[in-house]
Amino acid sequence: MASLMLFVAVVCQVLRIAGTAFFEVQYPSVVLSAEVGGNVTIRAGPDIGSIFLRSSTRGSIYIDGTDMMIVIEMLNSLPPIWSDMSEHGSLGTYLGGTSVSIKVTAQDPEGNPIRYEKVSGAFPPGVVLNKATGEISGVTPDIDAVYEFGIRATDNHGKHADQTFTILTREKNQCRTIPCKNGGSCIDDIDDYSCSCPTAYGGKNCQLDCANNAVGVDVGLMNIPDAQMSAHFSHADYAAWNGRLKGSGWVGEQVVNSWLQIDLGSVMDWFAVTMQGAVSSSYYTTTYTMAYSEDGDNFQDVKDTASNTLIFNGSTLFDTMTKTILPAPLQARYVRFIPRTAATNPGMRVEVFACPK
Ligand SMILES: *[C@@H]1O[C@H](CO)[C@@H](O)[C@H](O)[C@H]1NC(C)=O
Ligand SMILES: *[C@@H]1O[C@H](CO)[C@@H](O)[C@H](O)[C@H]1NC(C)=O
Ligand SMILES: [Ca+2]
Ligand SMILES: [Ca+2]
Repeated sequence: MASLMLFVAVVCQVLRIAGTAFFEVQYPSVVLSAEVGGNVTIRAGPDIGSIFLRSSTRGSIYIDGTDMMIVIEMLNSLPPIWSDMSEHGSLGTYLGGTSVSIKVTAQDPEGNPIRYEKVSGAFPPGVVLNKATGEISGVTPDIDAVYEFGIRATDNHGKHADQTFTILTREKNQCRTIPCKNGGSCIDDIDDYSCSCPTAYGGKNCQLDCANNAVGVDVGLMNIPDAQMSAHFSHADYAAWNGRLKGSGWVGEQVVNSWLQIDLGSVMDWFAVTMQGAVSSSYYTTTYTMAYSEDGDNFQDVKDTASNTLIFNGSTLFDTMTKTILPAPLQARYVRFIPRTAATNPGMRVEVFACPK
């Protein structure tokens, strides 16, 4: 303060037009002069010396409206520094399907906040970077791969530092847990597996014993809805959808040309059927044949091993259940029970045994 007052005093004293100067301040070792052309020169001197422009602690020094203190801060700002990473920036090796959360960090020497962004390469699919925290997270893909990517850490002054990282992923062998039952062989896949089942077994894990796997026509199961049961000729009060095992029964009009059809909903590996007579001592089917189809239009008869149409045994009394296992499994979506011989009218209650494909 004292020196400023002295300075002002000196200005007042020596303000004059001298030489080319419009005004000139001379104080030991300091010259401040306004030249005729309008330029202002501040010169330390005569031989050595320094000029200081000082803002107060929270002040500013403006030139043409720009705060020089901020410009100087930006010039002096150092770029962020990456924290020590393991060799080659490897962030680790992960099995497919692993939930990862890895933080990459850089510090700004001035302690300012940092933003992170990917500037090259690729993250593993399903993995993303949080630009504010530097957290890399997601679920790793189930493949053998190396992912290399560059991340840039940038401070509030635009000073940045890049670092390259790698993430290795390893395919998970979904067969390792031996998911296939009953002698099925496992085939590993991306994020999945499949089982190749011995003939008698089916289902995702070969866990189904197909000849005993009811599709659910049975009233106790009801997996097959009424709409998937149809018939050709039905006796009054014995509609197709009554033809469920342990239900009341479907009854055809006459033996000739009557049939009951079950739509399994999709093409399945069909293994066996069970038949019971209708709930009436006089309505049961003693022998029948079967036809099957994948599309509901083109039906084929079920044949025996000698390629003759197979004669199935129905009920010997209305309530007896007779199960028949096909000579070989067939692929079918629609199966038709076609009465051949019957007591009075052909009646039946049925179940179908099959495995989904
Ligand atoms: C003022 O400064 C400019 C830039 O250095 C220079 O070209 C000009 O000649 C100077 N004017 C005078 C009157 O000295
Ligand atoms: C029907 O029963 C007869 C006599 O028991 C038997 O020989 C025949 O193999 C049976 N048919 C089927 C398809 O099971
Ligand atoms: Ca900085
Ligand atoms: Ca796999």
